[in-house]
Amino acid sequence: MAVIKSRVGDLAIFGGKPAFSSELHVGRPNIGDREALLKRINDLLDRKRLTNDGPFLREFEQRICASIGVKHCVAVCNATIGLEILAKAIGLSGEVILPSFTFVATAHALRWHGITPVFCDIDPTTHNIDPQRVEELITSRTTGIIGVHLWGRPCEIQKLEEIARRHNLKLLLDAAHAFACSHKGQMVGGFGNAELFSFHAIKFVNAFEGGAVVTNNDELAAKLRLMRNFGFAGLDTVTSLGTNGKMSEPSAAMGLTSLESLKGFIEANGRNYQLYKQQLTKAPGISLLHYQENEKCNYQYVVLEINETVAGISRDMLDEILWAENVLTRRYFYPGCHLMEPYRTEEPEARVRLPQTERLAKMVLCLPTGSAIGSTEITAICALIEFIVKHAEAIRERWSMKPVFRHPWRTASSLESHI
Ligand code: T4K
Repeated sequence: MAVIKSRVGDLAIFGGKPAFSSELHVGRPNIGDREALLKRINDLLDRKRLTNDGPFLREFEQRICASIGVKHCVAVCNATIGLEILAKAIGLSGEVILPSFTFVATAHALRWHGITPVFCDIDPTTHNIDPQRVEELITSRTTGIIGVHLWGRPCEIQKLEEIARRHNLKLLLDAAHAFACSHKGQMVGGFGNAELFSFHAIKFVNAFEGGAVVTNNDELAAKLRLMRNFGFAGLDTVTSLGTNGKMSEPSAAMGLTSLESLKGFIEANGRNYQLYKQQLTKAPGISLLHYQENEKCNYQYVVLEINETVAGISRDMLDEILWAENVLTRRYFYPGCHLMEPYRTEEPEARVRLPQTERLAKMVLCLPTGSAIGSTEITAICALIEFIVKHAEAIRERWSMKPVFRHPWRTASSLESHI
């Protein structure tokens, strides 16, 4: 049972007892059917095939193709390496346009190959790359565009496809958040030249670490397969540059087990999202990002926007108060890639063209969800947020007198806005 707060002094940030005795996470992994996983692990140990194009890997790839209706799935050790391989295989070079409001992996994968990420602003309502701004950033060095389906909400694919076609650019879609989501009735995975999924531990379908590039292009898929395995086309024949991007059998075993529970995971996320939606109505200035309920959604992120002027409290204060209560919220994707290194130093003036990114990066807060939490925790989290907003003025008055909040995961710089 959560500890109920009746006075501001009851808040843990001011010395009270935390609302929750154990930590609630944004990314507590979904485990699925443990027995099924352990059986698969035993099988692979008996078979002594631990990696390198094993049977679980092949089955995992086939199941993904079947579930989203795409021709090829090339599973990889993680989505970051997947994007690096994809960038090389499809011939990206020079400059590539992408949003700054994304996980830094999207930019790093390009920069690792010496490609310059050109950060584009977002649409403040969708949080996705703004196609209108994309066109302004195209130069003679531009070779591609990467759209990110942030929070699993597809970006404006048709507009991006049209721009890419007109300027003869490649279009890749970072669908790390969007497995099992649809866009205009079609499953995410078959758009652009290729799309990329992440199956990292905190994704709602996980392979411990893992990812997959999906495409309908036969030639590209063949190239990706070679490059994922050092460029080997035979036992001792190397026909292209390559790396080690292979997904191991234990990861594929977890991925398969996770896929079998997909329906249950989505139901749990959907239920959690609906509960937050119903209960987060009495805190002015706090709004919940909505999903298009006529499309397939995985609901894996519960995203708040905090309007400081209306709520009377900043996103960062709310974040710190909730952490003290053992609600480990996340400020994804603060402060935006353009304010992270090496991009911050390389192009300090980028922020001038990214006003929506900078505004939103200071407002967004992700709440815990997934199969590890349910209605009791959500009701208590919503009551806590409501209490905090209701007492915002008193909290602000006491703020400078509070003890310094410490948590082993929060470094000094993450405790305050350093931008
Ligand atoms: N593109 C986009 C748009 C992405 O969001 C990502 C990754 C990528 C590309 C690249 O995908 P991968 O190369 O990773 O496949 C996490 C993940 O590491 C990352 O995969 C993810 N996006 C990103 C949004 O979040 P962190 O640093 O926030 O994770 P961490 O370790 O702080 O975990 C979050 C919470 O989950 C914590 O409260 C602890 C809890 N947790 C985490 C793990 C790993 C657990 O309870 N158990 C666990 O095993 O990056």
